[in-house]
Amino acid sequence: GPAMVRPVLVLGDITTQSVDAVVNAANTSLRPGGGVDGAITRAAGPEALADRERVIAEHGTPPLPTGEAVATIAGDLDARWIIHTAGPVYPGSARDADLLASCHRSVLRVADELGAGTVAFPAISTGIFGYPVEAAAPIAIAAVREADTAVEEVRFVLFSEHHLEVFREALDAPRRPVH
Ligand code: AR6
Repeated sequence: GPAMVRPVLVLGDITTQSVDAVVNAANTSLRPGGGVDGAITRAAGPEALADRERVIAEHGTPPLPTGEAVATIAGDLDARWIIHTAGPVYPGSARDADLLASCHRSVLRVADELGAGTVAFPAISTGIFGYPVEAAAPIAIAAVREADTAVEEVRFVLFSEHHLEVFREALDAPRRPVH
């Protein structure tokens, strides 16, 4: 299969990244919210929002099931696409970890379909959705490393020094078998 992805970690604002695809931590309604979603929605502007409305209208209920991903145009961002995914609301169930991993796999599958080579992820579910970053970071890192994808660069854009530190520890930790 393709080479394994080694994620890159940066401290910063995901709305200012130059990448093919910016990942949005959305919710299942796909309606714009707060947090990184609010920042991406504002920065991407009206054309991206209109494309999002189109996806909402065309999809079923919910428009974006937890763990899945869907793309829109990126509007005014320095990117071609926004790939929206809905993370689990923590604590939900014993499936939280699987759903969070599924978000990352689904995003990379959509990126492959689009031909996106560089993808910037936020720390999905670790804000409003309450997933402790100490638990989420190893799941996010492992899901990306183990993904079968043609994406060349996965960049985690962390919004605090603490998130960066926790992701750094997950990246540097000895790898453990998943099952
Ligand atoms: N760049 C990078 N990361 C950011 C930015 C930014 N500009 N702004 C916030 N973060 P959250 P969730 C970080 O709450 O937990 C929305 O209402 C933030 O510090 O944005 O998945 C959606 O519509 C945290 O580390 O997403 C959903 O309803 C991480 O991004 C709900 O929130 C994720 O925090 C999703 O909640």
